[in-house]
Amino acid sequence: MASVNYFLTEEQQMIKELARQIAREKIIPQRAELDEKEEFPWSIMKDLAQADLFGLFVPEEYGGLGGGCMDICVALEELAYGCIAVTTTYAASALGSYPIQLFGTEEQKKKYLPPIATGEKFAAFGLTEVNAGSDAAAIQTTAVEDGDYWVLNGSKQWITTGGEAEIYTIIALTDKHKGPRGASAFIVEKGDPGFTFGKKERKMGLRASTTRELFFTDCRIPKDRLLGRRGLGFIIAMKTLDLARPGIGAMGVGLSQAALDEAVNHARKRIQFGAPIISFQAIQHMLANMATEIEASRALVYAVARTIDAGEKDIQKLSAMAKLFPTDVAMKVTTDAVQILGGYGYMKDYPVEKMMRDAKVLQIYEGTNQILRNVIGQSLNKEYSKR
Ligand code: COS
Repeated sequence: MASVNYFLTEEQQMIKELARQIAREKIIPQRAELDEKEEFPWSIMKDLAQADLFGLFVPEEYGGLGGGCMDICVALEELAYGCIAVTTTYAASALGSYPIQLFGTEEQKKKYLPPIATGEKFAAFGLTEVNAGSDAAAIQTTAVEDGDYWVLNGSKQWITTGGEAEIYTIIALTDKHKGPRGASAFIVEKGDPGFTFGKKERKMGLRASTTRELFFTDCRIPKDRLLGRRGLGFIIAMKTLDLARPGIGAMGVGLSQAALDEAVNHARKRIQFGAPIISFQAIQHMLANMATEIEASRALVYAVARTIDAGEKDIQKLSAMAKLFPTDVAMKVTTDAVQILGGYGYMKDYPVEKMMRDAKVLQIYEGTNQILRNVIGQSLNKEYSKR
């Protein structure tokens, strides 16, 4: 039976095979236990590092492989087929490194990117605070100049890989009264004086990925840790998220595909009323919708990723779409997979209940799907006002 031909390059085909192999051989056998124990996937991160997959999102001149958005999406989709908690840990390092890649000086890039490319150090991104989630410009963490140093005070909430990561890109206010234009971005290292971590959060899903609060108490960092210019922090954060969001969409595609595979395999085996339940139209229609929506998600993610790779810079709306649609589909598909498996689906012995718990976060992090609709709506308003 034919599947859609997305004309992946030879390299992309290799990335796909490699990530798929790691997902099947390393991630799937461990995912239930990692989830149950809320354990950080150290050994799988080592496998990903050995396979050079951390290099994919770092340019060649800084020790990476210089992969494009499409390459990264292909890898994320395949890894997410195994487990999105593990994949989020990998993707968070890309997210944390993007501000350095996009706005770092040559010295900053040379110092921080090579160990991220080898997977020796993880990066993390710190924007969200207790009172600044969707309203990202409402951050209260401050950074004040003091001689040759910046002094940070405040806290960041729900930071992925907080504690395990070594390199943090942090958005803090340098001019309190200037709104979004008063924020700046900084590199903070684990071990910097006055930089500490909160307890590991307990979560509904994504339990193998660690989430912690970050605390800055008179945290003193050298002047040269400022990224870009003073006042550019909000823009750096938004551009970072624009670049990362298609990857979250790709993770939605991988997770949805895994749930569909479980649902079809079960429906073909499960006998009720003397026949496999896949022979019933009610089940067939659910599966048909799932398969169609997954293919539409994949096509959207790939199209946007290729547009970014072709050099398009005005990507805010497209990247929001590439995260929004596949992650809403992932929530629906994983919920339907649990429904098709019925009582089995609700049991921890089967993987779909974890998939459904995990899926929820995709609609929340890196911009809630409500905020993404705002972004798309506002972009449409701007576009049409120019016609
Ligand atoms: N690229 C470049 N510039 C951008 C931008 C983008 N994607 N988004 C906004 N900006 C600019 C705007 O053009 C504006 O610049 P000017 O001051 O020159 O006009 C400035 O940034 C402020 O933008 P805006 O007025 O739209 O800011 P808001 O406070 O209304 O917030 C949203 C905008 C809602 C889009 C933003 O707060 C957001 O994305 N929230 C979600 C945050 C998020 O993803 N959190 C997850 C954290 S990581 S898990």
